[in-house]
Amino acid sequence: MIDLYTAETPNGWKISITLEELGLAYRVHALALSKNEQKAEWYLKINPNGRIPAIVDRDAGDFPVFESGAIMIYLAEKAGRLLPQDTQGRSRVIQWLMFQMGGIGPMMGQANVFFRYAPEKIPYAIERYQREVRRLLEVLNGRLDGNEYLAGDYSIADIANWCWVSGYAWAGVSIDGLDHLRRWLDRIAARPAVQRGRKVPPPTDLGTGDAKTVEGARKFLA
Ligand SMILES: N[C@@H](CCC(=O)N[C@@H](CS)C(=O)NCC(=O)O)C(=O)O
Repeated sequence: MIDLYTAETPNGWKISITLEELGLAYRVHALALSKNEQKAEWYLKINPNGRIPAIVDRDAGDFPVFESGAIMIYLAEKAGRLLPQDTQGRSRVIQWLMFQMGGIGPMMGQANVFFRYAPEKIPYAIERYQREVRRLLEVLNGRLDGNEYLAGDYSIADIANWCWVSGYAWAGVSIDGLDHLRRWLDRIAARPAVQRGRKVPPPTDLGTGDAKTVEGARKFLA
């Protein structure tokens, strides 16, 4: 059994979708980010960074894992799926996973902050992050030209990138002209495990990309 500490955000969905795809048993603990539950002392013992997601593997001596990319690798290795075992196949998946962790995630996160959440609108910051997101989406589109998935077979690299990229409109970025990317978004959205994992946890704290989301995000960003 895996304990999953999460919230209704892209980094959280990365793990619930991975768990659903792998068919691993898990228990959901939804943290209210708007109440800063992720900064509670008990939780910092699991994730010293005070953010979601994190897991505790109860079948492995209560082993805690934080950082969504590290959690995905841990789960894929535990189940023996969604991450190839040969050195080059594994490296390809990890490259596109790191592209999400170091590029798509932080840049879309900042685009959301300046475009949606910042009480003060700073055009330079909004344009800087939206332009960089669009550039990264063009990189993905190029990779998907002639490739169904980012790194060979469907993998944790696709899940990680999909969870963020599917929120392009919330970041105020267009995917016009990125037809390979659009098809890949639709292909992954059609997977039953993705649909199940995307609903975890129910959007009770931060809402569904609406005024409640803005209000909740402003509380933990303050
Ligand atoms: N690099 C971390 C980022 C985690 C992260 O930023 N989580 C956000 C939600 S998507 C969070 O917990 N925010 C609450 C806060 O900043 O206090 C990961 O990939 O796990």
